[in-house]
Amino acid sequence: MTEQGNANATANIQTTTSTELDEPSKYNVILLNDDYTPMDFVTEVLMDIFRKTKEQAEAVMLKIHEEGKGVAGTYVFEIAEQKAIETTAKARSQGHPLNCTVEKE
Ligand code: TYC
Repeated sequence: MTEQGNANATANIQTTTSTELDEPSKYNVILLNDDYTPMDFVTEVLMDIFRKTKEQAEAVMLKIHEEGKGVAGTYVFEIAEQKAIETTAKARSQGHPLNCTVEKE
């Protein structure tokens, strides 16, 4: 409908939401490097929480160690948040300062 043909321009509202047909956005859980968390602990986190094989976990851990940060896994928001919480809880329970963040892919 043209603006001219629309008798009441204020009634020209959106009546459908295309977003509800889209796939949910994905979020990366990012592990941050630090000087104190043991390499073996980070590898264990990547295996136990992020379901990596030992080889994958070691490769990701070394990348984080060398580059400062890296992607542990990618999930819908609620799962990413839960894994970040689990990671921090596991680290703190063993006295490690390991930190992670969740960011949109
Ligand atoms: N830099 C740590 C060390 O040398 C190892 C480490 C890797 C820590 C990855 C955190 O996210 C991390 N012990």
